[in-house]
Parts: sequence; structure tokens; C-alpha cells
Amino acid sequence: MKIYFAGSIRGGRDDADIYHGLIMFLKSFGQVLTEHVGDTGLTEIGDDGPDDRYIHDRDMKWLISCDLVVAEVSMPSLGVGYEIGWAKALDKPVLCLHRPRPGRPLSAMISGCDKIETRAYSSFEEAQKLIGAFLKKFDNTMHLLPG
Ligand code: 6IA
Repeated sequence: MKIYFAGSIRGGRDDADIYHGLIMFLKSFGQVLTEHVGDTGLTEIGDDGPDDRYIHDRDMKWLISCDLVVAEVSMPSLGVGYEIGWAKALDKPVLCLHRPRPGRPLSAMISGCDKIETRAYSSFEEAQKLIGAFLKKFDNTMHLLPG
């Protein structure tokens, strides 16, 4: 099971600890292709590739090869939105997790898309349950181990 995790990088790293925890949890189900997104040492101005084209092309290859996408969308990010749009166009199952905040509604292009599963959560345990329920749906076809 190849899992593509999406979370904000240049959109802001305030939620890096949350990404890290979610990725550690996802790793108990399969391979997380984008583990660097949860690297708490990564800043929004850092760089982990020769240039942006390298990063884009490598991430797109991973996205094309993945079985499903889990995105944490509380921190608005152009890159995460781009990845979700591509994932949907590629017919990948997509789970978007977000922590609702007053005055910061989720983009209608995410919450209004019936092919994208959007779920609100307020605690790590809640996010784990939502991920477990999402992954179990693909148990038969994708040989997932139960969480
Ligand atoms: O627009 P954003 O940078 O917030 O987009 C974040 C999303 O795009 C993540 O889900 C990643 O999969 C992808 N992404 C963006 N930048 C990178 C990156 N390094 N390395 C890998 N994936 C990336 C860019 C340099 C960085 C350390 C600032």
C-alpha cells in the first residue's frame, strides 16, 4: 500500500507536528511516499531538491504511483490543493482531514467535491479513527491490514 500524504510546506509549517504524527500512524498501514512533509525540521523556506522542477516532477511521479491520498488541509496550501486536484483527476481515493476554525471555512473546491472525502476532527485520536475507517474501505482491493 503506497500512501501519499499531503500537507503544507510553503503555505506555512505551523501544523508540522500534526503531519508528523499522522504520518507515523499511516506508516503502520503501508509505505508513506512523502514522509518529508512531516519533517519538523523542514521550514517553509528550506529546500530538499536541486530545484522546484525536480520537486514537482518527483512528487507527481509519487502521486501517480500511489494507491490513495491523505491530506491535512487545515493550513491552506497551493501545493496541497494542486495535489488533491490531480489525485481526483487520477481517480485516487482522497481523504482530506481538517480542524474547523471559526472564520476559516475550508475551500468549497475541496468540501464541495463529492469525489473527495472530507472529514473534520479536533483530536489526534479522532483523526486516527477517521483514517482507519477510510483505509478499511480499500481492504479487499488493496490488501490493507486493519488498523
Ligand atoms: O505549496 P506548498 O509548498 O505548501 O505545497 C506542499 C505540498 O507540495 C506537499 O504536500 C508536498 O507533497 C509538495 N511539496 C511542496 N514542496 C515540496 C518539497 N520541497 N519537497 C517535497 N514535496 C513538496 C520544497 C522545498 C521545501 C522544503 C520548502
